[in-house]
Amino acid sequence: MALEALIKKRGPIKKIGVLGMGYVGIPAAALFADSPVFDVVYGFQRDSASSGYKIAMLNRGESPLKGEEPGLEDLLKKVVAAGKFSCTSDFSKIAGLDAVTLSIQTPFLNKEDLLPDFSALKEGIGQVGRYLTPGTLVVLESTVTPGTTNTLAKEILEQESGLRAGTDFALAHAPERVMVGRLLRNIREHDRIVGGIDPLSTKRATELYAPVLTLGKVIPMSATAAEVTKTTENTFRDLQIAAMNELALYCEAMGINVYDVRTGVDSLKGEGITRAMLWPGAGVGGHCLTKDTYHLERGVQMLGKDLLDYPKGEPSLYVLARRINDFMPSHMFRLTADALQRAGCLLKGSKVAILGWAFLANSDDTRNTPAEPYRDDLIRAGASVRVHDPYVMEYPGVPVLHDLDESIRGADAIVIFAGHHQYKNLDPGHIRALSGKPHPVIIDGRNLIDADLFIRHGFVYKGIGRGDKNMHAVSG
Ligand code: SAJ
Repeated sequence: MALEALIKKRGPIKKIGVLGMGYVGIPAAALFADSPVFDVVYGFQRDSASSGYKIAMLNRGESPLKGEEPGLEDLLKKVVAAGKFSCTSDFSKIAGLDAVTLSIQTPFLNKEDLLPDFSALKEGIGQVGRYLTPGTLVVLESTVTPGTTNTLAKEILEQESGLRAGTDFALAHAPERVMVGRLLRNIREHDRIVGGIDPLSTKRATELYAPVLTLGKVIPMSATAAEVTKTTENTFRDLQIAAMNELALYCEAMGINVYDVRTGVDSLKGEGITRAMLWPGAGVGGHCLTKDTYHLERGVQMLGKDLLDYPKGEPSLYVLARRINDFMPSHMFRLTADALQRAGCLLKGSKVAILGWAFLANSDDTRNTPAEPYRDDLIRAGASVRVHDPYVMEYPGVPVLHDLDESIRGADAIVIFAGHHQYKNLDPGHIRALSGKPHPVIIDGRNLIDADLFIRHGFVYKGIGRGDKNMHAVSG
């Protein structure tokens, strides 16, 4: 029986499974369960030592996600109480479900060789394949190398199930577009890219996502186009940030303020002119921008290597952008060393306080935080380092302080790495007293503080992109 008939026989999507109870899977499952269109949603989670605890928490209606996620806890309580959502490690429950989505991390093992670590994804797809029944829709929500849905995913599902994609089951890619701190809102309000391996799969996947969208709409395309769309939107964001970081480095060298330039360039409006100038800073972290460029690069190697016409011997613009953004923590190290020298203090033996360990402002998310390579460089140079972050409760191998005064007491240098709002109104007089140094150093990696105010209080100031201030006269 062809897929169309199988889907017709099954009827509308009513029973859904979501594999991967993390930042993407949990809000997605809760929203599916909250929709009156669907009857029941299972969250599938391996009962492993590291993440098995999530199962019991979710079944109590509690969110295992740290940090503020507006509305998520209430929604979970509601859908669990209504019996519409439950979490399980029993993957056999996949059998008979109308749709199954996979939101599993897809990091890179080796970025130089463009080698992704698809081990967790393969395991998840294998689980789905083992219990797959005819007429089911399978959707990859994880960000993947272009071509993955039509090759790796399709092959594993067919191998494990003995069924044929596009004939016995539907298969699509509908990439997540969420940011921590606004997971539910992003799923409801962002347009949803939906790419099937064939039009019928796209149509069935549209039926799955349309009910949870409030402001967003479904944008249908092919599975590979959807994979390229997702990897591109993050690659281009990373590129825009890299362009700003390069400009910031130039402005420092030219003795001018990058933020004046940004305001100036951004003022050119109208006639369809868009500038979309993002912000320079201490670095780019997270699970997405730090790897999606490599998925796109690997995609063109896998799908278009022989057809690609590109300037001979020239590096990829996108990979260069990655390298510029990865360079920023080293630049923060350079600014710190130079400033300490201006304060008459050696880096070796100095005390440095890092403010903000999370990769993103006002979040607890520490994935690929740019503060880590910076801290490692300081320790290698013989400095002692304290880390403060109001949101990050703990981090393997790095003691995280939650008392700001304690983290600054006796410090030679205070270094702002994340743009948490708590650091916006730092009091220079109070900080100078805590530091106890004649000329404490303050490094602003997120343009949060008033440079002149700190300079007037005798600080040695340096800021990303602040060529207008970085060689200021030290007062007092
Ligand atoms: N950053 C800058 N300058 C900026 C913006 C960000 O230095 O102007 C830094 C941030 O400090 C952070 C990193 O870049 O360290 C990433 O920040 P982000 O705001 O991009 O946060 P992500 O990585 O959580 O979210 C991105 C978003 N992608 C796009 O906007 C294209 C989000 O929509 C995606 O859902 C998410 O990746 C993802 O999961 O792919």
